[in-house]
Amino acid sequence: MAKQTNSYNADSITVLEGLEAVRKRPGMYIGSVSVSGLNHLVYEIVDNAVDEHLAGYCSHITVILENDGSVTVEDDGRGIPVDMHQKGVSAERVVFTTLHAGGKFDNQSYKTSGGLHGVGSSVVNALSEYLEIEVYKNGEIHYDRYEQGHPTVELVEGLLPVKGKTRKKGTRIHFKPDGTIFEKTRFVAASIMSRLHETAYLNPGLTIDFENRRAGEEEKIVYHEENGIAEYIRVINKGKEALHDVVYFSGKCEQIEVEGAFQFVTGFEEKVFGFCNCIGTTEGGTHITGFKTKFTTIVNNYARSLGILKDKDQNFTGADTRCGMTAIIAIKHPDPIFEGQTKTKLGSADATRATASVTGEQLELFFDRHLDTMKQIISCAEKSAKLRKQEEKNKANLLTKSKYSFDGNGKLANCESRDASRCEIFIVEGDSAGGSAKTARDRKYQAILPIRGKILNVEKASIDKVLANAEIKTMIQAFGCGFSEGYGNDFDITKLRYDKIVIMTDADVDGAHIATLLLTFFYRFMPELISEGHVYLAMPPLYKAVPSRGEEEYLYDDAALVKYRRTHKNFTLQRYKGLGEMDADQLWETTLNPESRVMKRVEIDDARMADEMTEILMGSDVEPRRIFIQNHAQEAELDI
Ligand code: TSJ
Repeated sequence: MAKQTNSYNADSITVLEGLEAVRKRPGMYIGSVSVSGLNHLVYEIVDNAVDEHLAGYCSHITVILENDGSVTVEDDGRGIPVDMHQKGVSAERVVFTTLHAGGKFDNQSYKTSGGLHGVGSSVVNALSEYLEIEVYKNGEIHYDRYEQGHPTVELVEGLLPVKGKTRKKGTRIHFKPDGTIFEKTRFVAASIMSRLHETAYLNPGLTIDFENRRAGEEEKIVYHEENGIAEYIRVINKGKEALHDVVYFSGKCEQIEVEGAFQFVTGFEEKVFGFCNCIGTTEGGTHITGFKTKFTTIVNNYARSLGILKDKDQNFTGADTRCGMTAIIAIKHPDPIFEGQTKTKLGSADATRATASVTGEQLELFFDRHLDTMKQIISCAEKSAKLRKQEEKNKANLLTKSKYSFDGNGKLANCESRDASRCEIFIVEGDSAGGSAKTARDRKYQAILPIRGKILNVEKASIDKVLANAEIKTMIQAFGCGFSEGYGNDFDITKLRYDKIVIMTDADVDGAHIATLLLTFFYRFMPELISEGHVYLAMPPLYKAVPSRGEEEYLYDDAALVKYRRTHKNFTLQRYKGLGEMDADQLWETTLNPESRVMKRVEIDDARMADEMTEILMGSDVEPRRIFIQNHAQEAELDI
């Protein structure tokens, strides 16, 4: 066993200053110290093993959520180099104590590091209560351990101690996030699983064993997707009416490997997902542009040569040609550049050329042999073009008509202040709750908009129907920032009149449905409202407990009730079936008063999640919807 010591040499002290910076401002390195940042630690570690797979040396990765809140990740790759590196220290030490060490001495073909996710293993180390490493290499187990980034194992002539013998090859990391840094230290298993599953789709040769050992959640799942992104498309389109089987293509151009898969379904939605070196490029980028541009050209060319578009006809727009399309474009780039606010936009110019060239070559070969598929795509484009022209007219009419009729139904109780940074609007389910809310509110800063029944399901309705809906019209006008949809973007978030848009619905299935319909509407037509954190869910209490002695207490979920029962014996319990059962004072205290209310911010860290959300929310099954809302509520900070 290695001798443990807390002393370290002068070299590592300068290095540790770097890690101290990470501990001081963790948000700078992992985005946030809430659960999304926490989960990021796992992704960061796993990505290293995926890199080893991309380099061609690893086929299995194991991820274990341990019961004590730690995580174990293991691969069967070559093992992190442990030989002497710079300044007489094992290379492994350099990896875990140097910021951005990744890529310095590796000669891998593709790096996931360098983008959003490439913050480096040293950042994970710095933010861990402890982190242990075992490297299985040359028949030996090399061992190292850190606490809050500080090594606690004494090197033997600069090298790691050998803990024993093994026939295995690979790297095993075991770490526990530092509870003094993270607000919450409970990983969100569902997000980790979804991410691992995605990694499996993107790497068909890889097997990922996931195990949850946390009490009450025990489960084991193997992610292995032989059919890669083609299968991913099938899964995304499950339950939809597909117009043809998934089309898959791949090729290589200028050292860039390009893979694509797509399928058209009935309906008008376009979903194009991009990846570069397994990183989801939610903000799009050059690979997506290359694909889209080429695809539009191909469809227009076929439409002309088939005589469907005549000389006098205008070309289909890009959006027309992708009407109903679900696609994934995944490229492997030796040295990608990531740009954009969240560093998820591919900027490498050569990716446009490579993707366009592979798409053009492969799809022309394919469509020459599958003209039927092309004809179906063209008929989707025709429908889209027709609708587009119709909607352009409708929209022009609607907007001019409604411009001066702010709050047509007179239901909005606006606030007095025009200081958007302080104003809030509560969208309240039901007229009676709306009435109480109007009485209870702070008139200066809080506006109340009661809505009745179910608003339109925007996923299923076409734009002119959506815009004709009274509730939706009132919302668009109240928010003041217009809206965006497929064919044009008139949305301007700087014009938003309220800093917080709070959805306030009953804590029942209908309430959840209305909340999800609203979220879908925002997602479709005002996505920035969500991405910029303006949307909240009010959390009305489920119960009020009045003890025989002591103060009454609001309980916000069943878990709180269970807890309350443990500590209180004699009390009466009032169950709120809806907001309408609360009087103005109670409403003020529980959901309106910024000092005492409980509400949750809807935070969606990428568009993919948002899209899944729409799927989940619009499905007929209530359970996944409830789980979704709860999961997302947990991502949100409690704003008490
Ligand atoms: F398994 C894991 F996810 F926990 C994990 C695996 C975590 C970390 C931080 C690293 C790894 C990892 C690293 N797996 N495999 C490697 N491989 C290398 O670092 C490696 C090995 C050999 C060579 C070489 O050129 O011989 C180069 C590299 C980069």
